[in-house]
Amino acid sequence: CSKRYNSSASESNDLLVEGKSYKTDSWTNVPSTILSAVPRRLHQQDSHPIAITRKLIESRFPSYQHHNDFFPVVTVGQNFDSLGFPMDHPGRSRTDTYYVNKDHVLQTHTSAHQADVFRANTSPGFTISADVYRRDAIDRSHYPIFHQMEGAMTWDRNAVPEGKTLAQQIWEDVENLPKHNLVVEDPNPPTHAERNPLQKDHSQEEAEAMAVHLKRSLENVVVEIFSKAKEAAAAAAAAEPEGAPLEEQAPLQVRWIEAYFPFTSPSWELEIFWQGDWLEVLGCGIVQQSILNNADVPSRVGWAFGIGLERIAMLLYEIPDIRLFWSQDPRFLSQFDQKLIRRYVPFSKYPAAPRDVAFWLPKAAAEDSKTVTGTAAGTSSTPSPAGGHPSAEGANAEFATLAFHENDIMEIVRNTAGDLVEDVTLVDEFVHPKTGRKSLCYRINYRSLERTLSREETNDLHEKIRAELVEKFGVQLR
Ligand code: FA5
Ligand code: MG
Repeated sequence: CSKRYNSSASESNDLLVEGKSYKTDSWTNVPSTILSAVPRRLHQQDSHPIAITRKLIESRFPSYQHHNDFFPVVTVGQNFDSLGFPMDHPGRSRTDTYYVNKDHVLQTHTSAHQADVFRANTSPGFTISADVYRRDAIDRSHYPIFHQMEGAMTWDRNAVPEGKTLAQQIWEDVENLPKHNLVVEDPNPPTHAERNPLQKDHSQEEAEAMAVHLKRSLENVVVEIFSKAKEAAAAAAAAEPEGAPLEEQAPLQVRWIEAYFPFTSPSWELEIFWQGDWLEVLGCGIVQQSILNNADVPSRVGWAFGIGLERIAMLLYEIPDIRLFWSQDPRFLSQFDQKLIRRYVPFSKYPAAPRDVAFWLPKAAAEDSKTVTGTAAGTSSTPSPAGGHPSAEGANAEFATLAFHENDIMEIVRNTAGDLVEDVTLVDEFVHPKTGRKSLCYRINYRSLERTLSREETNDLHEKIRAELVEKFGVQLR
């Protein structure tokens, strides 16, 4: 294994993750910066905004069993195979996923534990909250470690009372859910033969009843979060010495769109309009029956969702940058209290220092023009059409095997400059008309959340990143 893993591997080539030892191999790609953050478990830190957000969502599922302490290293079987990911799915590639070794990964989503919890079958409804890991883009709403909450609800076909159908039972349960008066855009039909098919094991009515139960349950979460966000804004205004006037809140805009996941059908994503753009907050759908069958509960049917806790916490507290969750600065941490949800008040914003790096790609990668256009497109916040794999937002299938992947520059930036970079964007690309070589220019926006960076420090970091790009990917700097 290459020297970049030395700091996290012991002499015997083992990788230690919280006392558990894993043999490294040619698949190992977990850098020490990521490993050292594994013990943080923000969702379990009592007054941390991620933990407060988790508890707030859990409170909307009072009868469910809540799991919060699953270990983040899982098998490839748990993370991908058990969920029906095809072998060539881009989510499996080393450009997207942190491999501990060829058989183990840092979980890329909480769905990795779905099958195990279905198998244990201790409660019809459950949630699983955990830290998850992805090699992904760098910007204000993406971070290589974040937190998800999985939720699922199932019904047992064999336990429906005499004289009632399963669909009737589910509709009855829908009636018992709290009602809300939020208007949610949902323009698509509940199922669609090509885009969002009904499974053969479900009747149309069963699927529709489950879909309504699922969507209503999640809409109730959004309603709760926004009513708390309103209170939080009021509490923050009241705390200001002058009794600052309460800003007018923009009306909440929420919509359902169709989605694809290998482990649900039909599937949807929920988006919320935030800071001028649609922000995806969760994915969900009707659980593929094969997963329940393989978990030895073939008579059960149901739904599942996976929600990004950072994204919800950012809406709740108006936290402007996802890196803040990792801050140990008391000016950040002291603002959160389980008992009173109060909007985050930014301490002063420090100046940004943008630096560009332009380079020619090595010949092999440059020959395939898709490498560049595709990866660049993958960084936009619109969901990619590949959809439904753990990095659906940040990568594209065709690039998994090529020499330079956009996630590679992200990884170099992360490992060199850590949380001192706000975002990385592709600002220019072109192909030399004569040589056919491809040139890329990325803008790296340096900005600390806690202090002003000196010019020398910024230049130093930037020089290191340039040197790493040459060393690791053989690019030619321009
Ligand atoms: C999943 O991870 C699916 N496992 C969700 C699911 C579960 C679907 C159960 C169906 C049934 P996705 O990759 O879209 O899907 O991620 C889910 C959510 O995690 C996103 O909607 C977003 O809120 C959050 N998320 C994804 N990537 C990041 C990131 N890099 N940083 C912060 N949050 C992220
Ligand atoms: Mg998604």
